[in-house]
Amino acid sequence: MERLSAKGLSSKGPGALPADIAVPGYDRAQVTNGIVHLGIGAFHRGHMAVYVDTLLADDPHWGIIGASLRRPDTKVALEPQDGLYTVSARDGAGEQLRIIGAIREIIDASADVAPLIARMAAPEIRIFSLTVTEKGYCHDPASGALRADHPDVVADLQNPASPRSVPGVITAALAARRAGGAGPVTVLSCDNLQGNGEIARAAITGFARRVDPALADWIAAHVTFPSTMVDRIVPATTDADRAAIAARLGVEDAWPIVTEPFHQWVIEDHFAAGRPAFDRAGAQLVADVAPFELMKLRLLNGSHSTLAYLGQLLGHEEVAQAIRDPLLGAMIPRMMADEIRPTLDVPGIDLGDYCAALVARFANPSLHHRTAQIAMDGSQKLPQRIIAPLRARAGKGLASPLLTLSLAGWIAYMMQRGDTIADPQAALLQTAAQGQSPAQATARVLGLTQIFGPMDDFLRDLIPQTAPHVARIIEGGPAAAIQYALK
Ligand code: CS2
Repeated sequence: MERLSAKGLSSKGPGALPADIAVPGYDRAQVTNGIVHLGIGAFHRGHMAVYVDTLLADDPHWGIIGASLRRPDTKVALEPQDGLYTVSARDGAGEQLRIIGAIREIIDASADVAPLIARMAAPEIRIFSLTVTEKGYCHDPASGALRADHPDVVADLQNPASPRSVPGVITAALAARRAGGAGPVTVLSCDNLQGNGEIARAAITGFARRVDPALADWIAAHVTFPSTMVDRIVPATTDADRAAIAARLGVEDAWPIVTEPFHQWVIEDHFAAGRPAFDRAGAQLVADVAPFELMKLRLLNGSHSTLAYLGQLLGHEEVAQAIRDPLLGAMIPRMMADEIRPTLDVPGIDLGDYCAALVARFANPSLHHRTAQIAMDGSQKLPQRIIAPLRARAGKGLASPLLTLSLAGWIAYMMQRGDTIADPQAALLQTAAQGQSPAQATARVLGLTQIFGPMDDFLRDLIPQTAPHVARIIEGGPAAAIQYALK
């Protein structure tokens, strides 16, 4: 079978695409680079790159150079197809295929970071966008500051000219921009972190200050770090997806993206060197993203993590299966309505409708979103997804029987599956949870200051509220524990 390529977009001959496949509505030859994106994984390709693809017809100066810091696989897959790939947006009602042309070049920085830094230092680049996952910021989840003891940060501080960490790479690029007079730039974090712009700023200026205080001052004057709320469910692509999409395209796409029709992007309008009209592609530009971030992290991501850990314990491999479980299907809407919604106040959004839409999105039968995928990196996710709303409620004297059950699901999962977890803090979590009684495991996990910050009254009170759920899950099984909490 022919490979997807630029030639197939226009030709009528071999490799031409069927008429029902949407293709870029602009001349790719006219597009120039404006954005360097770090972390060119499935989420970026199913989210921001689609927005950019939509707006390139009106404004061709925002083509994307995508970079991987750790792996060559995206470049290997997409370069032979001219950076083109398919986005399949599907739900129970059907599937829409669209070819995205916004990514003009892919850099594999895993072997050599110098070419990436050189591209980031070009004056035409005005935005560095990031999807590097929560752990990519090398920050302390409790304080938000750069972890100066992070192994990659330690290595990069010794050798700032050939960095590996995200703060190290961006600092080196900003140093090169300053030296070359390339001008201001915006660092646009698109990761699921509360205050993601502030976390990016703290990590990068924290790193820069240790390397060169004058550079840190230059950054403060020339670089902005808007926060964003990003949302689109983009599961990992499977071989079955590749085969089904190739059958529809009539050409092979080595790495298509499978996602839902829904997408949302709320961006703080604070750009140092201009921006494309993201709003014309459907994004919302606002003065304060915080209420939207809290809504999404707590309602969507908090429910996702709950479905992941309790779903795994109940034997549900996929989210759609977990939300159809009668117990989880009762618990999630109730946890959202009774416990999370009262911690939120979002201008212009009906949270009842938002929650109902979330349940329908989780139940999307066409997305095979693995609970094991969402269960990864819990130490980086739970603080903002589950602990933050618990803390907000405790501050008002409110009890949280379902949020504490969700937290207990994570602890029980680590007690039972600790040796298989994928988490940058896996070693700490295993030592805290494995081989302990439910009460000890709960106290030891919540006592990990690297994850939760210093022990305080809130955390001290949380231990006895959570431990009985953990005990019920371990002793009577997850179904009985959920049933008990729902009574
Ligand atoms: C998920 C998110 O893997 C996870 O932790 O909760 O990737 C989620 O699918 C996205 O944030 C949806 O926007």
